[in-house]
Amino acid sequence: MDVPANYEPFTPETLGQRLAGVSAVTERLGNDPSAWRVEEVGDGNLNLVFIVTSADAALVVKQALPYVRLVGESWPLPLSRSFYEYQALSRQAKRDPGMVPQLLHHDESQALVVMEYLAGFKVLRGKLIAGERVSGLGERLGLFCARTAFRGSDLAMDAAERKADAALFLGNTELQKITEDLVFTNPYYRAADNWHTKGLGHFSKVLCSDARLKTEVAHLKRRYSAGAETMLHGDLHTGSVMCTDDECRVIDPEFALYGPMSFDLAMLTANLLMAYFSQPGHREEAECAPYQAWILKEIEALHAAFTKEFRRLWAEERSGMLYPASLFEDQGHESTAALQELLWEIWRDALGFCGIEMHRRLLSLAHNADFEEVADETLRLKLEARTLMMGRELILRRGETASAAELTVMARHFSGRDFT
Ligand code: SR1
Ligand code: MG
Repeated sequence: MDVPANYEPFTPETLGQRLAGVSAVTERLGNDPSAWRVEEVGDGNLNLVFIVTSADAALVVKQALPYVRLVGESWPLPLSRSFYEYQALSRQAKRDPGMVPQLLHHDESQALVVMEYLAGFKVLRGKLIAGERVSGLGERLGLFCARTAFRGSDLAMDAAERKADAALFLGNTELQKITEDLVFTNPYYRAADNWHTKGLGHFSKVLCSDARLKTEVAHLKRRYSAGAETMLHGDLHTGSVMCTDDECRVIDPEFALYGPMSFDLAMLTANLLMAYFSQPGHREEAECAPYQAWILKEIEALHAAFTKEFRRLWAEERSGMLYPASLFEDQGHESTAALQELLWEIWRDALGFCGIEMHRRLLSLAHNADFEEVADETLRLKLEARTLMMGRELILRRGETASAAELTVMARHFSGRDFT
C-alpha cells in the first residue's frame, strides 16, 4: 500500500505547526499556532479527527490513518480514502448546497481534509440514544438523498462526465471491499471477526441456514457492486449525520462509490429503524412510546420527501441521456409510468439493503452504539432479535411492502414480538 514518504499521522502536539503554513487555516484561526487548542475527538472506526480552536474560530481536521483504527495496524487501509472523501464532499456540496460542511483545504499526501466546524451540531446517533428530537429530520435527509441520487446520475449529468466520474471512484476499491465483506457477506457465515450479543447465535444460525435469504442477499450485493447509477455517500448511517434541534449536515463520505440510487436511502432507513428498536433499552415506557412514534414518523417523512423531490427533479432537471424527453414529452407521451416504475425499483431495493444493514450491525464486525449501550443483556438480546427478524422479512418480502406507512406498521408489529 502506498504511503507517501512525508506522510505522518498528526497528534494534538504536531498538528498546529503543520497547519501554520496553510492560508485557509490561518485566515480563520490567526497566525500563531501556539495560541490554538488542538483536541483529537475521533470516535469512528477509521480516522483521526481534530478540533482546532483559536480565540476567534474553530475548524475540523480529519486525517486518514494507513490502517483501520478500530482493529489496528494488522488491517492496512489506503490513505486515498481521504481523497475520495474530499471529492465526494465537493460533489455533494453542489448537488445539495449547504448540506455538507464547507471544505477549506485538502492535503493529499497527508490524507488530510480541513473543514468547517459545525458549532452546536451533535452526531445524530447520540441524539437518538439521548431521546432528542430534530425538527424536520426525515424531510431534510430525504431531500439530500433524492438530490444526490438524481443529480449524480445519467438522469441529470452529461453521460461522458458521469462515466469519467464513475471511473474515478472505482479506485476506492478497498473501502468498497469493506462494505462487500462486512455488510453483504460476513453476517451470513462464521466470518473470523464477527461477534454478537450472547444468545443471538441462534438467530445468526437461522439466517445462515436460509438459502433463499442468502440468494436474495447475493442479488442485492450484485446490485451494490455492479449497479453504478449515481455517486453515493456509501456509509450514510446516523453517525454520518450531524444535527442541531432543527438542522442537519451530512459528513464522512469516504465510502463513496457509484452504486444504486436506493443505497443511501436504505442505510439511513435501517439506522433509524435500529434507533427505533433499541429505544426500550434507553428509556422508560412512558417516554419510550412517544419517542418511538416520532422516529417512525420521521422515517415516513424521509421517504415522502425523497419521492416528492425525485418527482420534482424528474419534471424539472431530467436533462441526461436516460428517459429523454425526446422519447416521451416531445412526442406527446407522458413519462409518468417510467418514473413510477423507477421509483418502485428504488423502493424495493432500498428495503432489501435496509434489511441487510440491520443484520450486519448486529452480527458482523462494526456494531451500533444504539444497541451496544443497552447494559441489560437480556433486554438487549430481545431488542436485537426483533431487529434481525424484521431485517429478514424486509429482504425476503421486499416486493410486498408497498409504502413507508406499511414499513412502519411492520416495525410496530416486530417491536411487539418476543422471539427469545
Ligand atoms: C472496518 S470499518 C467498519 C465500518 O465502519 C464504517 O463506518 C463503515 O460503516 C464500515 O462498515
Ligand atoms: Mg464514517
